[in-house]
This record gives sequence, structure tokens and C-alpha cells, in this order.
Amino acid sequence: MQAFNLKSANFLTSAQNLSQCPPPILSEVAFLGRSNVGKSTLINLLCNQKNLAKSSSTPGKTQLINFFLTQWCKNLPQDSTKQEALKLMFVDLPGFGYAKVAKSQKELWNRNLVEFLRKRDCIRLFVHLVDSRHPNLEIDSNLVAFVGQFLRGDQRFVQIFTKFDKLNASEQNKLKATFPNALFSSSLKKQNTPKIADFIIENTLGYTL
Ligand SMILES: Nc1nc2c(ncn2[C@@H]2O[C@H](COP(=O)(O)OP(=O)(O)O)[C@@H](O)[C@H]2O)c(=O)[nH]1
Ligand SMILES: [Mg+2]
Repeated sequence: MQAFNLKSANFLTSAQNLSQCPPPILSEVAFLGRSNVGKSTLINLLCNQKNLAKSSSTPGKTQLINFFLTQWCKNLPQDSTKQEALKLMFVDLPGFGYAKVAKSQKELWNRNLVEFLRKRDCIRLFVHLVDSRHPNLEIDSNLVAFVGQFLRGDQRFVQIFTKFDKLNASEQNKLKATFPNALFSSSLKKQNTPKIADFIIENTLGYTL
């Protein structure tokens, strides 16, 4: 059974850079990965809404840091109506890598993204999304190494492989065996979504159930 149930999820605001971000008063979950890997889709799945984070088939369109306020309730057997909701900020980040824009524009985005990742103190969990069909791209291993340079003791890092439905059963088993600590997500077969939500909340709020 899912340990946490979604109570609400709303778009809060967008920012171009760190200085425009809302006050850092909530724990944040930063979703990062290549353009088109499925960041917005996963946020929509977790938030149980079709179009909360704009998902598009045109890579590189999201240039802004988007903040979504989510609220969760612990799934208790007894009456939980008086329970205080757990508030968590989901942050949809601009995709790195491919984008159909000028080089100078790309460099500016990269600078803004790097500054956010390094200096946004309230990030508790980095969720690195990787395409299940391309698990070993250099751009992704560079990202792991990069975040590893500044990851603090009170921050966690997890890899989630997206588009798991694009693999056949034997490819799925192989990927799972190769990355035993990772999670796997599919927008077509949503059965892993509750597990992903629980993982995110437990690793963000430091909950032990
Ligand atoms: N088959 C399949 N397609 C997906 C999945 N996740 C995302 N996509 C598709 O991949 C494209 C890019 O997704 P999007 O969420 O916009 O990627 P983002 O750029 O990382 O935010 C869209 O056409 C999605 O429908 C998935 O789990 N399975
Ligand atoms: Mg997106």
C-alpha cells in the first residue's frame, strides 16, 4: 500500500535564475535530466494531473525553473482527517543538452542551472532522470560526477529510468540488475508511481515508516 497520498499539487511560480526563486522555506526535490527525458511527464504522474508541468515532444522548450507546491498525507489506518499535510516543493528544471537555441543562450541557461543546483540550500533530493533506452550516455555520467562534487550529507541523489515501457521484459530485467538502487518509471504503465512517490517523500523528509 502506498505510504503517502497526494493531497494537492499546484503550480507556484517560475524563475529564470536563483535570485528569482521563491524564499527557500520548504524542502525541495529537484528533477533534472536531458531535454525530453520525461521530467515534466513524471511530475504530472506523481501529481496525478495531465498537464501541470507542461510536457512536450519538442526538446529544449523548458527554459525556466518551475516550482510546484505539493501536499501529502500519511496513509494511516485510523481516521487521518486531522493530519497535518506534508508540504514539499517539486522543481522542474530546464533540460540540459540538446536545445535549438543559440550558443550564448545555452551558456546562460547552463550558468543559471549550475548556480541553482549548487546554491539552492533547501534541495533535499536530486532526482536524475535517465532514458531507459540510453543508460550510459556521457552527458548523464558527467551529471552524476558534477552533483557528486557538492552533494551534502543532508542531501540525497537518486536515478530514475524513464520510458521503461520502451524496453522488452528481458531488457527491463537487465537494466534493473545493472542499476539495483535506481527506480523505473513509465507513463504508460503507472504501477511504479506510488513507489516513486513514497521514495521521494521518505528521502526528502527523513521519514522512517
Ligand atoms: N512511452 C513513454 N513516453 C514518455 C514517457 N515519459 C515521457 N514520455 C514522452 O517523452 C516526451 C518528452 O517528455 P517530457 O516530459 O516533456 O520531457 P522533459 O523535456 O524532460 O520534460 C513526451 O512526448 C512524452 O510523452 C514514458 O514513460 N513512456
Ligand atoms: Mg519539461
